[in-house]
Amino acid sequence: FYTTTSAIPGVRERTLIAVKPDGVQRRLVGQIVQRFEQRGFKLVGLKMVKAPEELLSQHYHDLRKKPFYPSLLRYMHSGPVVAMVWEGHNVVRTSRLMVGDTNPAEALPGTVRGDFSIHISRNVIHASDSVQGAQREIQLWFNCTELLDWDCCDHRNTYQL
Ligand code: IDP
Ligand code: MG
Repeated sequence: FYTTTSAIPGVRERTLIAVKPDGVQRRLVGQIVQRFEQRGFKLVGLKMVKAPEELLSQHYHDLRKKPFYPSLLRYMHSGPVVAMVWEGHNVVRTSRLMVGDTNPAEALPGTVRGDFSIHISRNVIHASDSVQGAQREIQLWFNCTELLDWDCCDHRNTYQL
């Protein structure tokens, strides 16, 4: 049996979640943080940034050939973003489910996008789509001193310790 949270396989998985400028403008930060907290994930980093264009172009490198890429970068640079790193078992996959489909028209009610957005160009939130992608994105958005290792006393109620 496990005695510490860090001994549970996969429990140290991390993902990058970001409330995009439309989500910040619409004052949705609190509700979004609440969803990840109440699910049981552990917040290990959080900051508000006006993301530099260089960071955004690296973040969305895979989409650079898409027709919507220039407007995507303008949108992401239009105001502050709240970037967070959440940790927990299966957090990458579970948070994609919590965030919902990229296109809000396909996002189920109960998901962030399904509850708070209508159009693909203003879909409120970012979530990494793979464990590898998450590691890459976390390194882009945070330096290691901004990520905290801490013991969540409540984790006996989240995992079998
Ligand atoms: P994801 O955010 O669900 O991972 P991606 O395909 O990685 O979706 O696209 C990144 C972001 O680019 C989307 O969240 C959305 O803001 C924007 N985007 C994707 N497809 C379109 C589109 O067809 N029109 C406008 N914006 C788009
Ligand atoms: Mg993506």
